[in-house]
Amino acid sequence: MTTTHTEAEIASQPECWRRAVANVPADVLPRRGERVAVVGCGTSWFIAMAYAALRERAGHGETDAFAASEAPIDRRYDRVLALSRSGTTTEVLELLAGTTTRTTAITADPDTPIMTAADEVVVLDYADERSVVQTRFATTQLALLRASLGEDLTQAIDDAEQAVAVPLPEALVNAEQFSFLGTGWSVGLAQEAALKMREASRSWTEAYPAMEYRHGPISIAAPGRVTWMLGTAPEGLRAQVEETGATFFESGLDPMAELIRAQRVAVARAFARGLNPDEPMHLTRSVILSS
Ligand code: F1P
Repeated sequence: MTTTHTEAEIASQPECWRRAVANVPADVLPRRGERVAVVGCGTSWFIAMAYAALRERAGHGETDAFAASEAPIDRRYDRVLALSRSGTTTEVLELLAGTTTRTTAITADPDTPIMTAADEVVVLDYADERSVVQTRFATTQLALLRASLGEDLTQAIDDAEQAVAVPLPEALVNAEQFSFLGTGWSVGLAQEAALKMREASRSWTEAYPAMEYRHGPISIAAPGRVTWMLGTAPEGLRAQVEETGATFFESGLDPMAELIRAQRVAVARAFARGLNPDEPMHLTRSVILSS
């Protein structure tokens, strides 16, 4: 049986994370105390959200995450950190061209316009991908950013080894709908898990901060549907969801490793629907808009 690029890239994440934490560049990423705006589109925006929450929590300074198209770059930031696997996304390049703030970019491709559009660039070429759908580049750059905040990722990498190997529960592969939940930095990862499922398998997914879920979205919960927590669920939420007949899923793995499981479910659901996860519907590797 041939393996898709997406599957191979998903499976390589523990190795990529190891490489990232062993190679955190000095003096390029945001410094302690700086006010930082982190920007990206699609997956890269959700990774920006995760990093922003982590950086603030680690006490490194105020950090805001924005979709590149919506970033208020006139505010006084010390640095703009732009995330873009392709290095070609129009909204990211336009934002970099339009700011006088110091800019740093993280990309997978050293032969792209972002190399000159940003003041400094970190290239993670070993994590680049053949699949249109981003998996390992996104998590590898977050592994790098977590390590840059002084986090020890040993447990997260062990969890990732587990996540690439464990059998997937049938209930997840066959479910009608998914609501992904997170708290703090895992809110961005919940958004990313939901996006992955939409991109690769055209599944009906939503994502919320866990405490927001009770404020309306829980109305969607029903038998055959899944509420999937990345990280630790707020007290009482499991019972409340289970009362609706929906399946509540929470594993205790590091949320970045849990995202790997969601990526794998996305691939399994793509196959079940006769879709090729390497070629998501209506999507290209990056969005390049003509002026
Ligand atoms: C961002 C992005 C991807 C998405 C799609 C289109 O790309 O929105 O997240 O899956 O492929 O582009 P990039 O700026 O990180 O290259």
